[in-house]
Amino acid sequence: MTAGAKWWTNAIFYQIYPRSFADSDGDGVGDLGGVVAHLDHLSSLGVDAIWLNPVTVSPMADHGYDVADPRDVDPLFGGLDALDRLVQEAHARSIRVTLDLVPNHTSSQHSWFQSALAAGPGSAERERYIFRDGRGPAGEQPPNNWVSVFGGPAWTRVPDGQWYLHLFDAEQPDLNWDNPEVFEDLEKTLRFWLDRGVDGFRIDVAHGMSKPPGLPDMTNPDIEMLRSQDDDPRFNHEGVHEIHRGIRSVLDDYPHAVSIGEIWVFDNEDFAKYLRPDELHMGFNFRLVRAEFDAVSIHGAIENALAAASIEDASPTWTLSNHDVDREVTRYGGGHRGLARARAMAMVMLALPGAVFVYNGEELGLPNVDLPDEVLQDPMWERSGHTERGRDACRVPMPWSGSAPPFGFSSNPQTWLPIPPQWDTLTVARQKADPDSTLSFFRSILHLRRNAFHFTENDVEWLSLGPELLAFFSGGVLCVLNTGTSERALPAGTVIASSAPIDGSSLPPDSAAWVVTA
Ligand code: ISL
Repeated sequence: MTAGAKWWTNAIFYQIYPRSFADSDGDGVGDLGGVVAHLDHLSSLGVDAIWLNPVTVSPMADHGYDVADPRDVDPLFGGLDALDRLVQEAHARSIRVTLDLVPNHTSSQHSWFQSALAAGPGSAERERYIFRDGRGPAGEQPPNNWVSVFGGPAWTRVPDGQWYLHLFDAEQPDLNWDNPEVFEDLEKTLRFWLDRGVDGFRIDVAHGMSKPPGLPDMTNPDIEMLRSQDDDPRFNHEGVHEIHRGIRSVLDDYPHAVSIGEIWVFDNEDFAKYLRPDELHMGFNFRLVRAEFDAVSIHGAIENALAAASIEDASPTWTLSNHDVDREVTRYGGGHRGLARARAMAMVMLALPGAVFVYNGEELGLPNVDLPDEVLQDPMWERSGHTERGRDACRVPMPWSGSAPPFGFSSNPQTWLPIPPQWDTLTVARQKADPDSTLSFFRSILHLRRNAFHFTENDVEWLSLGPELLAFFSGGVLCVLNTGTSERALPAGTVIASSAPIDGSSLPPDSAAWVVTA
């Protein structure tokens, strides 16, 4: 780390989807006790920090992203004591803990929303959300044509005839950020967690919150679910930046704390606005998630992500998967080939300067799971009229040990999503014992990222080694990726890691190597 650099500058974050990590109380759903029980797994990977998906009180309509009380932990996850214990135990292992903050919306069970429903049109209570009269002679049409990110209209009508806005599920009403009470409450939440020793926040839908005056119609309401466009009136409205300045002014009282925004904005200048010195510390850049397994596409994603962060001299961020997108093994084609490519891409990601985010199970090479209709839980499945299966396939619980489900995840055979019996070869215990496993591979490349790379700037030096080869120097190491179909020669040097067995002088298709050339 350079002098004065913050701890997160080149940090390895490990994302834990708490429902799916480990269950300590036998209800079939992961919890914080389960995270504490497996902290050694994280230590052995050498991660710097955890990002925990929401654990606050929630009816779980969107598995925690529908928050009913932002300043308490849901009993399902073990309550506040369990979080305090996790923070303490993680800190004892030098692992930081960051939480998910959900400022765009609350649960419909939040006391504010319940009071808003009771108080009626025109009340101060309704002013905390976005209630409007409908269009049409009797107000029977929604106030505008906005669609929910999970499918269907973004408006739901209440019995007195008004409509409320929800960019996600109907159980997730959007807050009215023009009302100062909303920020006052968020400030309480930020200080509540930071005072308890939490190390920062991943900010959900950080490009949402602010809505344009008059709520103009979308030009393209037929947009694919989970997508937005840069000119989409639902997101990335200029007013959002004042909110981030407010959040930052609180975080600046806690210099150890980091903020990382979930920013689905692709224009580099627009993206960088969120990273101005008085806004977020970092922003998730999703270009690598969207890139094809193709040298040109990956090169473009990296160049743009570096360029966007450099506009404000912020740390770049890298991620290949999370709880909202298909697992990379599946995205890259599935099977042996998908896994080979996922391992190769992990080496590309870990060779880059900036913060990296590894999603639980990525280190095991887990693929998406084909789940039967009857177990699907993502609200997208219902809201899309059973046309979109949603995100459950990438949220299947972690296999820890043993030869049959639930693989040590829980003492309960009924896990919240079923774990496929085929995962007997993918358990942590099995992979730990195998030096050629994906887990052993991840441990070794994570260790090398910390010890062999010396990142001094947020940039890489590109090399042109021929078509279908991606090659760059970063932190003193050369990373080469072969996205072609034939074996290719490697530059001279010492290979310190490779994603597939290699002879030292050539690189097979679908693989990557790190080479020290000096
Ligand atoms: O592109 C999008 C809108 O710009 C979407 O991908 C959207 O930003 C994304 O789905 C937001 O995800 C986050 O908030 C959701 C929650 O369901 C996801 O799990 C979370 O990551 C609502 O809180």
